[in-house]
Amino acid sequence: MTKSALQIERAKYTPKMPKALQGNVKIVSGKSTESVADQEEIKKTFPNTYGMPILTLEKSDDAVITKVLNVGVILSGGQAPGGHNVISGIFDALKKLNPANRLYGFLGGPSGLVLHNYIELTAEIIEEFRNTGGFDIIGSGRTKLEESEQYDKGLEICKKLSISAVVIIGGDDSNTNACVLAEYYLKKKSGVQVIGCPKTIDGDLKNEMIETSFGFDTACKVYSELIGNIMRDATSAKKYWHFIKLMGRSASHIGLECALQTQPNICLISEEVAYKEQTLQQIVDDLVRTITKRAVNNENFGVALIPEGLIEFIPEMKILIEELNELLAEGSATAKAFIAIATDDDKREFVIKHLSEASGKVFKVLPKGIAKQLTLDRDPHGNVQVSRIETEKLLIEMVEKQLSILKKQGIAKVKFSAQNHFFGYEGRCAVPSNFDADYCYALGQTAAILIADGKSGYMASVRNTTKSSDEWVAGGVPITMMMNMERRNGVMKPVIQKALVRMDGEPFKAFAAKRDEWAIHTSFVYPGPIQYWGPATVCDATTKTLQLEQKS
Ligand code: FBP
Repeated sequence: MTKSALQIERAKYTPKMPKALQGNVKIVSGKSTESVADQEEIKKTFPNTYGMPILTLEKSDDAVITKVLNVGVILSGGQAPGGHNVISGIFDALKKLNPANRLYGFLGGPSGLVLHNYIELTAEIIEEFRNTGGFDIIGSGRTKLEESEQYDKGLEICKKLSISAVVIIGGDDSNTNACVLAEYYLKKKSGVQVIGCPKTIDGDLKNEMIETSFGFDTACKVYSELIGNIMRDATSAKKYWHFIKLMGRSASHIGLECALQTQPNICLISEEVAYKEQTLQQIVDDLVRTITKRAVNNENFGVALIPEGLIEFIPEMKILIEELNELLAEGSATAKAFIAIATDDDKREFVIKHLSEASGKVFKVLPKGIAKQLTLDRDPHGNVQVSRIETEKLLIEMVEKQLSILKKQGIAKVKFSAQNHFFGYEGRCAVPSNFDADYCYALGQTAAILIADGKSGYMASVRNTTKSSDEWVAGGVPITMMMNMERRNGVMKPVIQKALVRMDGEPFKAFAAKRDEWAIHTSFVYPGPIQYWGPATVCDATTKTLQLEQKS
């Protein structure tokens, strides 16, 4: 494979490590833990992994000698920059513990474990992938590990390969499943441990003990670079409004971080829309107000950031989507009838007839294209796939309509020409920033040390991440500690609590204090591309979200 010059040089980068991981390591146990809520139910479901202590890795004078360990690793869900460094971190730590240790990679995500698709990750393979983006070393997938048959199939292959531990690198759902798997294997006295690692560009797997999920840093820096470039284009040409949708599934952390980095004229925050119970029309009215005010200053251009999950946070849309999910649930009589209808117009009529009166009204006023997108394929959980809904186009269309009404009524005559963009996949496999390269490598090393110490049901954690990397604190957090009970597909289940943007959080407050000024007075900031070499203030800076959240 031909390599770029950057790839060749970047492969030589040695991730910076917390002091505790630089030599011999010991594990220090803290106090026992409780789940964040619903303690009784969670304790009942996880009798073997509930209440375990928080673990901290510290420097030790003695080298740890371990028996030979075979470990399996799985990449689960959407790609996030740094995944390859988690794997190289695990590999290096295992080989340091005992050169006879082996690392296996299950291919294509969790299904690799169930279907017994794997490769042994050798030094040669690992060398190819150090400090690179992507998950292509073993591939990823979204198969859910939820059934005991799947766990048993996993056990079969672990026994065959003498694997005594599996590391699952994933988001909140994958780590919830990792904990269920750990509990199941402990109950069975199978001798197979399970350790999780916090991954997702969405930034919504974080809590008191997990400061950030890996990939968020790099992805936000890539999107901010692109947004900055668009801002410069906008100020140069002064003729377009750019509506930019940003990935992030539910939470608006990515949008908020990019807003803090680039200072756009508008950034919608889904959680605020839900908090204020705004309607779609109210959101459009707010947009129109800003666009009109800027037009008064002859600034017929601007940049608006729109979080991917917005639509599901607008209360009336949420109800509509829930009704549609029910109506079009795979295998249901209504879904079969819907599929059998030949034309789009007849499908539309069918849907309207089956919705409640209120949702029918909302559905009818949506532009036809968007209404159709809401009825397309569901994800494996039966939910609408938000990344496929063109919210940015919906808002542009509705703004245009509203402006033409204002014009007809003689209230305002505003020049509005818009461009739409969607940034998501552009950032998920970027070359990891120094932060993600270092953080991921440390997470991988930590996971291996937890394994060598016989731990299971823990998530690898690295804290104190706004300080220089040698002050980072590595350790393990019991996954049950992050759980609460939530309704999923109509049933209450123990799951890791998803972190949404908090209205009382420092990042939101910092944004809210400035946004009115940014709306009217063009205050764009152009972050430029990620830098891998140069001053630490540029190359090693963490996200603004992390800096604001960790400031004491
Ligand atoms: P994870 O939560 O698995 O990390 O994935 C996040 C994400 O990138 C979301 O931002 C986005 O909505 C989704 O994946 C897109 O999924 P897909 O890769 O299946 O298109």
